[in-house]
Amino acid sequence: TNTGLTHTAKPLGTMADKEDKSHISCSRCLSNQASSQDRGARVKRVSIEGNIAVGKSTFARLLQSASPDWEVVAEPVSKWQNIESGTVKGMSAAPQTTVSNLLQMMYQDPQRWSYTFQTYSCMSRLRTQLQPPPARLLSAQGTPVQVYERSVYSDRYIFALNMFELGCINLTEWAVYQDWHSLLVEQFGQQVELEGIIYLRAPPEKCMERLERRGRAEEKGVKLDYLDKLHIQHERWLVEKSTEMHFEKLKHIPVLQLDASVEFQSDPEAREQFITKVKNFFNVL
Ligand code: UDP
Ligand code: D5M
Ligand code: MG
Repeated sequence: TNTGLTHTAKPLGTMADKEDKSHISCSRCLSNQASSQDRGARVKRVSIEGNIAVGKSTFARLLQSASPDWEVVAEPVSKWQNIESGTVKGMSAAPQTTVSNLLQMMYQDPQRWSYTFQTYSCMSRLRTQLQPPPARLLSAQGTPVQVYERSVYSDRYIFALNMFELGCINLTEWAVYQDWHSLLVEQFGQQVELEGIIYLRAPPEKCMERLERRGRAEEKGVKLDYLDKLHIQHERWLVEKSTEMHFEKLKHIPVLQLDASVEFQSDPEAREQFITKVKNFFNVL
C-alpha cells in the first residue's frame, strides 16, 4: 500500500515542542486549580484542528498572547518522541530514561506501530483534556476558554480512521480501538466534551511547504499524498459532515473555519482578523 509515509531511518527527534505537563494527580497543582467538578459551565473548551503543519501551534501561541482569559494547551509531541521507561511502584525512584521515539517508529513502520501510536496519543490527549482549568480562568472577566491543540476526536476521526483506510491498522485493531475509545469518551462524559472547534484550513500543498520549512526529523518522508488524505478526512468531518460520529454532542458542534493559507504568522492584519473572529466565536458558544 502506498501510505505516503516514510520507511527511511532517521536520527532520533530533536524537536523541543512545548510539552503538556499533565499534573493531574499532583496535589500542589490541584490546590491551584479548579476541580473538574467546579470547572463551571463558564469555562468553554475548544480544540484547534487542522492538517499537519497548517500552523496550529503558531496559531495557539497567538491565542495565548491575545487574552489572559484563554488557556492554550499544546499537543504533547515531545512525549511521543521520548517514550520513557516505566517506574515500578514501591521501588526507589529510579530516573526515567527515554527508551524510544514512537513518532519516528510510526512513520518508519506504520503497519507495525500505528495502533500503538494511537493508544498512546489518545491517552495523552485524554490526560490533557481532563486537566482542570487554572484558577485564574474561573475569575476571568470575559469569556474564559481552554483551547487544546487537537483532541481525542481528531485522533479517532482523522488519524486512526485514516490509518485504518490505508491498511496500517487492521480490522481487528480498528474494532478494538473503536470499542475502548467509545468506552473512555462515554465514561468521562462532560469532562472531555468540547463546546467548539476551530478548523485551520489550507490546501495540502501549503501544509507541505510549511512541513518542509519546519523540518521535523521524523516527518522527512511524509509525502503530499498523505497530507491529501488527511485533508480529505478533515473536510469530511468538519465541512461536509459526512464522517459517522458516535458522540451526540459532536454531531452538532459549532465549527469556526479559518483560511490558514494566509501568512498569519508574519502579517499583523491577518492575525488581528483571526483574533476578532475567534472572540466572536467564543462569545456565542
Ligand atoms: N508557518 C508559517 N506561516 C504561518 C504559519 C506557520 O510559515 O502563517 C510555519 C511555522 O513557522 C512552522 C510551520 O509553518 O515552521 C508549521 O507551523 P506549526 O508548527 O504551527 O504547525 P502545526 O503542525 O502545529 O499545525
Ligand atoms: O502534529 C504532530 C505530529 O504528530 C504530526 O507528524 C502528525 C502526528 N500525529 C498527531 N496525532 C496523530 C495521530 N493520532 N496519529 C498519527 N499521527 C499523529 P502537528 O500537526 O505537527 O502538530
Ligand atoms: Mg503543532
